[in-house]
Amino acid sequence: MKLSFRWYGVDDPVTLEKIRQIPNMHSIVTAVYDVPPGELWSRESIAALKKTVEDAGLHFEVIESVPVHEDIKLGKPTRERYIENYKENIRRLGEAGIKCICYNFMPVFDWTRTQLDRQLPDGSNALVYYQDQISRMDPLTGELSLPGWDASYTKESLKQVFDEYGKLTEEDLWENLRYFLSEIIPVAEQSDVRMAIHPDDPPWPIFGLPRIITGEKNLDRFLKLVDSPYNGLTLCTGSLGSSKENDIVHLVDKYSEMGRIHFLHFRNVLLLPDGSFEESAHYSACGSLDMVGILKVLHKNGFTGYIRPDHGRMIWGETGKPGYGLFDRALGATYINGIWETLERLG
Ligand code: CS2
Ligand code: MN
Repeated sequence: MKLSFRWYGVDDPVTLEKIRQIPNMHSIVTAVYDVPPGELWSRESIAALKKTVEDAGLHFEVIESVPVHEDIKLGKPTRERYIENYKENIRRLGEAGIKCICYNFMPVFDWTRTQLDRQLPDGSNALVYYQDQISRMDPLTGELSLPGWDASYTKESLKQVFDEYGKLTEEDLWENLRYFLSEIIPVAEQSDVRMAIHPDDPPWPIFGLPRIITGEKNLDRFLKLVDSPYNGLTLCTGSLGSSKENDIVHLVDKYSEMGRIHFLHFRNVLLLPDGSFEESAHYSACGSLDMVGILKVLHKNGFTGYIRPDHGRMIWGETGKPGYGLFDRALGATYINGIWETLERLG
């Protein structure tokens, strides 16, 4: 496994110098953030990012994310231009040495939580998803804006995109995904860039919008849409693991044995009886997932891909981007190291 860490660029208070001091750190996971979804990333921006990361003594091999334009998910005629741009971005990133691109196919909203700073019993803060809160939210009328939401939507444009999704069935979304993959995966193969879809977070429909990258049956279907090793997964343990239907150790075992996990997001969640969940510390007993079991099957299957601690809590008074502070993610990284070293020693 190659240990990695997400970094939001030169304005991120968690600097590359700090990240480098985490033992065994290999790669930075980042993106060009100042280009709207669907547009081209300039070679200059990519080269500058690569230089900054490499000058700090870290590898530049993973992008999270190259966003997929909404017109591609909706299957609109205008998708052709955005797909061509997507292919060109894959080529440019491949030329710059990128090995893996993470992306998602969630309509409108990326990850969704109902509160970003819920205080846990130990005094730390975490991101949570409470069913009773979500059922009271309506993105079309409320004043709400959550971090996974694209801030560029006005209420009117949001209503329009909701109307467009209203006409789309889940099967249509599958077909639009298949079409997208059939176009981009050959380019990924030529560029030697592994594509790694991120599961829907949480893995069920929200606000009446369909979500399809949710569990085993659908992951099987996804991998067969284009049956190439370059069409793979970002297996996010906390996203899939927030549904009690998903047996995460089994999923990690199955898909890493198939060689289809290119990137693993290591996050623990505490599941509550009503389907709500809280993001917890990485240590297994703090949440509902068997974190050692996850690494054990990855190790058994000879995993050589990238792994990063996913969201962390805010601890020790740290403030910053919810989920993306330094301290708890660094603890997560050393937890990964400790388990992995033990597995290596035990053979
Ligand atoms: C990330 C996602 O913070 C997170 O939960 O895992 O925002 C992820 O970057 C995207 O869904 C991948 O496209
Ligand atoms: Mn994730």
